[in-house]
Amino acid sequence: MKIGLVGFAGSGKTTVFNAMTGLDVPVGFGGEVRLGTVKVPDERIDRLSAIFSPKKTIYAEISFCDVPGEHGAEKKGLSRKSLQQIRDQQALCLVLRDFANPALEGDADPPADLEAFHTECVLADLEIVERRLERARKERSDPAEIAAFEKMQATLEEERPLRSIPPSGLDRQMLRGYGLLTDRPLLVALNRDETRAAEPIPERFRTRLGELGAAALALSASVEAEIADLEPSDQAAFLDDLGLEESALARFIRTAYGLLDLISFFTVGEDEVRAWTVRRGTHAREAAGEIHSDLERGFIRAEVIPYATFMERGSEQAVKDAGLLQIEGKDYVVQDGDILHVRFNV
Ligand SMILES: Nc1nc2c(ncn2[C@@H]2O[C@H](COP(=O)(O)OP(=O)(O)OP(=O)(O)O)[C@@H](O)[C@H]2O)c(=O)[nH]1
Ligand SMILES: [Mg+2]
Repeated sequence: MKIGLVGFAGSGKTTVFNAMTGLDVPVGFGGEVRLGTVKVPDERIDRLSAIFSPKKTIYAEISFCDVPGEHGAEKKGLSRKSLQQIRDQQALCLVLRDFANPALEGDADPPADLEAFHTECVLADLEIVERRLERARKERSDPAEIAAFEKMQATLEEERPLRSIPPSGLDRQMLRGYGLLTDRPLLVALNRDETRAAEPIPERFRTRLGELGAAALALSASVEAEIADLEPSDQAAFLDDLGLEESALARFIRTAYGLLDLISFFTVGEDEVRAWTVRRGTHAREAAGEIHSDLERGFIRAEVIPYATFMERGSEQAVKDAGLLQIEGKDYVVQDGDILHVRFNV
């Protein structure tokens, strides 16, 4: 999963990047686009790995792309370049400043920044949609395509994000390659002073985020970046001092998985214990394709053990002996925590 950290200058994107990745990139004005990858912590993988003692243990990964804000512009905005950079991200994380930054003019105003960001994305999408529509009409393209673009135009003119159009109302397959920003899943990170890290997100702000189809979490990026530098054993005590139970990364991952409707399934063995990430509702054959295209092509069946069943019985053999091994066909809907063994023939 690729997540782009976006937002206005000085909102704390690089600090959030450091907090998530545990890296130590210099913060402050400007800088370059940076990439960092983190493992998705998963206790289930830890336990499976302890049982199988595999040569390799592989966690799911999330990569973050830190895009610098536009500095020195007359009005607060996103540059064309940064809009371009965030187009190829699977999801956007908008970092909103909710702390006093002496280097910037004006008080923090997250709701206003959210609207400004939303408006810029709507305008950028409208430009793409209108250009495509004009050409499609001229070329007398497929009427279904024209209708879809008209629908998108109308949605954007009402200042609603494209993500508000349900899957049944728009063929997303057709939109691949257009890089439409308001169709990307949006996660809002409210970046706060350390004293307010644990404060709930105001109700009105939540309502507005709901209208925009965005998920949200609050964090204090500067403190979390310091915590990320500590030994794991010390981290819990520091979080506790802030009134938090979990690190920002753990909360972020849960929020992102929820927003993107992602689940994990596992493959196990002496060589490798590994987590795979797919969308909820993915069928067994498609999930097999995540592992290798041969497994999708030559799919015969999947042998499935739910994680809980495996832990209850303690081994694959014990699961089989109890008659609990599930033999599933290509249309089986993979569940979170399934241990999958794909039988295939190519
Ligand atoms: N008090 C406080 N300061 C923060 C927090 N997050 C970031 N800062 C400070 O705000 C300043 C800007 O942070 P950056 O992370 O560089 O902001 P940015 O969004 O990456 O900025 P650009 O890349 O220039 O757009 C730095 O001095 C940070 O130390 C926070 O949660 N609380
Ligand atoms: Mg930065």
